[in-house]
Amino acid sequence: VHRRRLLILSVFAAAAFAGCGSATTPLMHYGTPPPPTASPSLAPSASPAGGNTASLSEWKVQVASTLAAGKSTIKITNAGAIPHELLVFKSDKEASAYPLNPEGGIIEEGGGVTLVSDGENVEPGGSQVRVLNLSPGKYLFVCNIPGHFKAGMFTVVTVGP
Ligand SMILES: [Cu+2]
Repeated sequence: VHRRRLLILSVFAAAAFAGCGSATTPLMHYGTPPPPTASPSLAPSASPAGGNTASLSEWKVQVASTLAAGKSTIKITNAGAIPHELLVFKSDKEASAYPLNPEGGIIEEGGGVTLVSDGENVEPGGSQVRVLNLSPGKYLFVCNIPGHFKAGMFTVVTVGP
């Protein structure tokens, strides 16, 4: 009885081993791990070290709603289809109370607002790096190309201490 049982066990083990081998062989062919791919969240949004980003498009200025006071670098990109610009005004005024010219654009030297940063237009797909040095207060980040402010191309940013 003992011998017979051992024989059955060893036959079973041999069969299992063979089955195992034929099952794992194809897996070893197809199972090679794919080359590591970069995480998408790490890839595209390259920005200057410690800097902020501003994205311009029709008709939005997308930037963090709060920024730290002091010197900072901001990378401005134009994600839209037409040229845009980024102006930064400091003022306690609401955006709707900014001094306007007859066409609805902001009068850049107007009363109660201070233009603190200006630059060249940014072409579609282009970018521009700008250094800001902002004291605490309320700011308007805006595109003042004729018609763009009127179309809503601005955002309010609070600079904290
Ligand atoms: Cu614009």
